[in-house]
Amino acid sequence: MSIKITVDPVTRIEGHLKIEVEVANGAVVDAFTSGNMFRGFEIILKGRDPRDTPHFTQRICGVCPVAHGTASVYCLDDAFGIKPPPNGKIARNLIQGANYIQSHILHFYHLAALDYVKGPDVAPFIPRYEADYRLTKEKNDIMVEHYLQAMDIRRKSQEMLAIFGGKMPHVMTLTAGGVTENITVEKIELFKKYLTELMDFINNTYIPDVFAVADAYSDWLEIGKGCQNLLSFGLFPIRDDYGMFLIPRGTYTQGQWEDLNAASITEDVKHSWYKDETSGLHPSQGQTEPQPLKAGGYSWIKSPRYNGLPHEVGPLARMWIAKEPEIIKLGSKAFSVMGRHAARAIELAKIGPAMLEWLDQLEPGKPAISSYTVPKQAQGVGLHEAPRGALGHWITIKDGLIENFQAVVPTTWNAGPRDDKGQRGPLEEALIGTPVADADNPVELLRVVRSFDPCLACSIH
Ligand code: NFE
Ligand code: MG
Repeated sequence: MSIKITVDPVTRIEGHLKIEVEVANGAVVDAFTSGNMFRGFEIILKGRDPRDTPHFTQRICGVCPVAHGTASVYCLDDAFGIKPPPNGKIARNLIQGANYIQSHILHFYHLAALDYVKGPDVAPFIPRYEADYRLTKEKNDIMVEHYLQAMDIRRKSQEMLAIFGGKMPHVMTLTAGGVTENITVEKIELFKKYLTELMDFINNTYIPDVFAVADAYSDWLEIGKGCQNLLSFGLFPIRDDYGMFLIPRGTYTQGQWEDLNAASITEDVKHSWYKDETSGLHPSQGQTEPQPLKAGGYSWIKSPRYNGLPHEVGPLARMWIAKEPEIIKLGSKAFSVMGRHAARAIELAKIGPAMLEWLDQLEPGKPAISSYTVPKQAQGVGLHEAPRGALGHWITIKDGLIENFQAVVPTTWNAGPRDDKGQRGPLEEALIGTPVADADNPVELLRVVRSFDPCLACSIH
């Protein structure tokens, strides 16, 4: 006999996610993930001035606005046929790097850790599903202190971001051709001061805490496997031609590492509340035609596929595709709840030192932006990596205005429903096999969901 468990809404994630699973003999045998809101950014953008794109798309999300702003300015650079000067490229990387620090620390301490760490019996630590808390009392209490300290650290990451971003959330300075902020010695020195303190927290607090949890819960290296296909658009261009990244572009499909071919991306909508005739399109031709409560639909998220197959995106995908030794040495255990947490931590250890180097490459007083004219007709694509994974923006410009705009977002890849062929989305697949000890207290399901760091505001856009 099987039982059905519904968690709606899932808390300690961003946005409105419902999960529904079927449990038989103490483990999940089937799973459905639903995005329960429609927003319509792709429709809102139609007919507008293309230069407004980064400002609209940043409103998709308050957690990763920088990622949407960055994907949009890459997309405009491509459509306008321009490149930023070195200062502009580096300043964009520094703004995005600051957002990664903020985002990964937020995810671990404030969203995920409380599935393993027992907070005091006061808000915001209750209400909660009770878990098998395994840390020593001493380590547990230290982790609660770090939960509070991490709030201060996140504020500092945001302040650092604002040095070149103007403000956060929803930065003002990201624009086609570069950034509008002038590069000065004072700003570089101030950024460096913040970054040094943040790197100290990353190396001496965040990473040891993630590994302490991973050690205590090593059985969670076997749970939450998922589809085991991975995809990355490449993070932080470090050369002018955008062909080389600090963290590489590529795919891992059915056991093979391969180059990315963005022409192989499609979005299915058979099980999403959009018109069936818009299914299977490449995002450059994509359509957003809502059909609420369509028969057979169960989500506002579409189902992106690469060569027709589901692909997981995010830190695990990036670190595995980069062949990062600490992740590769886990072998198949990398495809797991703890593998995802470890990949996120290892990624921040790589980004901090790179940001320090970029600060030294900035040239005070030189321009950070290239000039451009808005073309009457053009197409553009911006492929980027948000903290939660591969993010693509596609634009078609006609008569100088946006004729079509499409976003395919990290959590769309991860938390989308079944596709037209009936293949589950990566998060649905990762839930299969998850043990559930107590149907009234299904903390195990939430551990799997939160390992992906889902953002529903982004995924349904
Ligand atoms: Ni709203 Fe986002 C990130 C993007 S995830 S958080 O990271 O793009 O779907
Ligand atoms: Mg979309």
